[in-house]
Amino acid sequence: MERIRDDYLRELLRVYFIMGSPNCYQASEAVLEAAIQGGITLFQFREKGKGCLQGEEKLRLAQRLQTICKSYNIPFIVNDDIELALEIDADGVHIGQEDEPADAVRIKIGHKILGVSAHNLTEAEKAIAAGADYLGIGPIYPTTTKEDAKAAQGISFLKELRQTGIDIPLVGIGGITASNASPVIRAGADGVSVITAISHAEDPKAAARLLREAVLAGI
Ligand code: TZP
Ligand code: MG
Repeated sequence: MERIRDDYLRELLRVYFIMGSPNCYQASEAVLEAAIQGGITLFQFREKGKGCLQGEEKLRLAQRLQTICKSYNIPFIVNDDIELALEIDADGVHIGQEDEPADAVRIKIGHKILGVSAHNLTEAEKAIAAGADYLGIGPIYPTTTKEDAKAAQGISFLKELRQTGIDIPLVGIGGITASNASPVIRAGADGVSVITAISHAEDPKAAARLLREAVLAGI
């Protein structure tokens, strides 16, 4: 059973698009739909940063984006906001180290997908023990998208996790594009998560397609 869930998650993580309205030059709905048509495999709603929507407006955008995901069978993950995830019955949540502890979140969300960001072995092992389904590892490359991002760590931590025998699904994040995705996969990630490589692309559908090709070539 665990194995089936892990294999399913590995497939979902291949091209994991993360986005909120502050990341888009065009309407978020249009960017998401184009990204899906280009071949993303999972979506995370991350409504954060300058000018982000709050309250009712955030809820309504989440629902509109969730409806699009549902119509294409793409699971919908919510960043940080557990209450929102429960309210709209999202498919999962992603939390960082500054958010509510993973074990408490696991209890709140039941069997929904739980992703946790980890930056070192201690955080990774703790997240796994708390019931994380997958780990987000990064920033792999420099990024300006996350204001409080830590220094880029390259692919060394991904390699370390795999060398230690940790086999939980892993996704790399931070500054990833179609051109630099393959070392991330070769280091042991099951997929890549990106914000701007798709959301800032002139053609988000083509950008998603290129990312997908780069990832699948490395699997
Ligand atoms: N966590 C670590 S780096 C990052 C997040 C949310 C931002 C990734 O954005 P981009 O534009 O793909 O570098
Ligand atoms: Mg967070």
